[in-house]
Parts: sequence; C-alpha cells; structure tokens
Amino acid sequence: MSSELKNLSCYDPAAIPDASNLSIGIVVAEWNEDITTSLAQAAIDTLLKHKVKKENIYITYVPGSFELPKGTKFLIDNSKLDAIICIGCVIQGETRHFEFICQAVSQGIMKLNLNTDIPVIFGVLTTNTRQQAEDRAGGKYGNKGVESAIAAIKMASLKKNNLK
Ligand code: RBF
Repeated sequence: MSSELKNLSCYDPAAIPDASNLSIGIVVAEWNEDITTSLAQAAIDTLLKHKVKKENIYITYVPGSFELPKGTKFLIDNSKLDAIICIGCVIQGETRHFEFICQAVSQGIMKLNLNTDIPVIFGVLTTNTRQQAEDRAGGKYGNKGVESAIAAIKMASLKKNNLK
C-alpha cells in the first residue's frame, strides 16, 4: 500500500504484543526539528499507551539524519535495549544532499539491523516537500512516530519470543 493511502496512526491495538517489559531507545535528528519533535512525541505516547514504562524509554539526539546510524550504534554499545527507533525528516532541497542522506541513513540502519542483535526502526520521513512531511507528522496521513513505535514493539517481541 502506498503511504498516500495509509494513515500512519491506524493500527489494531488488540494485535499488539504486551510491551510492559520492553526497554526502547529513540534517536532523534535535530534537522527539521519541529517535524522530528512531533514524530518523537507520537512514538513516546504510543509506547506509553502500550505500557512501556517511562523510565524504560531512552531518548538521545543527533545533529541530522545522516548521524542517525552512528548515534544508534553508540546506544547499542552502551545500553541493553530491546529496540531502537530512529527518527528523522529529510526534505528534498535544491542540491543532491537529499539522495546522499537518504541512501546513507537507510543503508546504515539496515546494516545495524543485520549486524547487531537489536531491531532498529526506520522512523525517517523522506519527502519532496515540507507539506508532505507535515501530513505525516500528525497531519492528514497520521504520524509516522506511531507507526515506528508499533514496529519497535512488534520487532522487540519477535526477538524475545524467538530467543525463548
Ligand atoms: N538532515 C536532515 O535530517 N534532514 C534534511 O533535510 C537535511 N538536509 C540537509 C541539506 C544540506 C544541504 C546539508 C548540508 C545537510 C542536511 N542535513 C539534513 C544534515 C545532515 O543529515 C547532516 O547532519 C550534516 O550533513 C552533517 O553531517
């Protein structure tokens, strides 16, 4: 389903595993800060709604989306978390930075997923316009922070159950 047809805040709460014992990290990029703050807040609210304890949610910041993989690696190396959500917003500009940043952050996050034990969630908006980002950060297409938190709970539970 294309994201134009999907509301990122819609899911079936009954289908979400118990999250009360999970510890979740959130790494937030400071570029497009109003958007990433809204995404991060929605992720936090969703984790709390699903009974993740406030003291088990760890939030750190990096300058921009390009730094998300490295910031996440620091968290992985220095903590015992069940999943980490990367939050960023990359908006197409006049130069080719957009392509390079999107490529680097998506591949960096995928590498962390395959090379470490911790699920790392791609909570990064990559849009052509600022309006498209606003639409997905609490606007008409919901909030990608909600979707990212649900993905983190599902992947953390999958990992825990598989290791039993
Ligand atoms: N970081 C973002 O998270 N989103 C952006 O839209 C974004 N656009 C950028 C555009 C330019 C021209 C530059 C130089 C950087 C941009 N960055 C953006 C910051 C980037 O992710 C990184 O923090 C810096 O390049 C420092 O490594």
